[in-house]
Amino acid sequence: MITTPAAPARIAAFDASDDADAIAERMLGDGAVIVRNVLGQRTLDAFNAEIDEWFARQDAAPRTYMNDTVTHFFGPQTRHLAGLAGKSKVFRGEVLCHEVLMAQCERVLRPHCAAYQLNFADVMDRGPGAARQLIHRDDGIWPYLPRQAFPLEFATMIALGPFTPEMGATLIVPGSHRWDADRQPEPHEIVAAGLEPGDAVFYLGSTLHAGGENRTRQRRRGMHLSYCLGWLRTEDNNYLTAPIDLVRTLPREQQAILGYALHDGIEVNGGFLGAVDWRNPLDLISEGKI
Ligand SMILES: O=C(O)CCC(=O)C(=O)O
Ligand SMILES: [Fe+2]
Repeated sequence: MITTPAAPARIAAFDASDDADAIAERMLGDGAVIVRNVLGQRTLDAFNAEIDEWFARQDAAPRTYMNDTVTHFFGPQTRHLAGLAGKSKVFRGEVLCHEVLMAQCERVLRPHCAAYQLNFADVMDRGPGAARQLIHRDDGIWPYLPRQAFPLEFATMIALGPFTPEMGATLIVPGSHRWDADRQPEPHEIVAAGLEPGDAVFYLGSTLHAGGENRTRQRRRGMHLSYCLGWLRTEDNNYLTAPIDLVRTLPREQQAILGYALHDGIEVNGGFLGAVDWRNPLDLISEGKI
């Protein structure tokens, strides 16, 4: 019997100005979408200048992480700038509550929580020779929850510079958010999300993906950020990454997305999370009490 080779996987592409419902519907259906022109050149320039300064101060030696598995997962060629909310004014002002990202959080996460929150925000600058990551699901950070019928996390990788397949553009497995936990992708089911600077790939926490191998001499710089349901513990400890002295100076919307707001489940016959003295911390901050 002659079998025709399976068609290679594809990711649907949108523009940031496209209808947010259409983007969300497709992301929920396929597990991932590409969204072009999320960040403009002015933001990219300002942001990259801030990041360059941080990297210039960083120790050049390959770093280690909290354990050997994570050190191996990221590999010695990856420079990380973690905790962007505490480090970058451009990030806080122009990315953290970006309307295109919030529109997806509203549609993908908000139906399953009273408020969503930043899960983490990092720059991942992967140098020449960076190896392909292990294919994984980002929502594997909550392994004690049974597999959910709804998304826990909305993730994105935004290109901060050239982001080609040869440079290790993120590899995505469309449709894998619906797969059994142990199914591994065939090569034709994996697609590299090639991006121009400012473009992004949006994907669900349950979608299989990996950073690709960097076979060039150029660094591949991307911003990896994700948001999660407000009742989950976040991957980055936002209360220490963006400490209260900084948070007091921020607009209420930014304070809330950093997890400082009360998570108020009363509307769905639930209770509260994250109270201080039985009040919403954001009210206490605005009253000068914390
Ligand atoms: O670098 C990439 O393209 C993906 C990174 C990633 O998936 C991760 O670190 O969890
Ligand atoms: Fe990942």
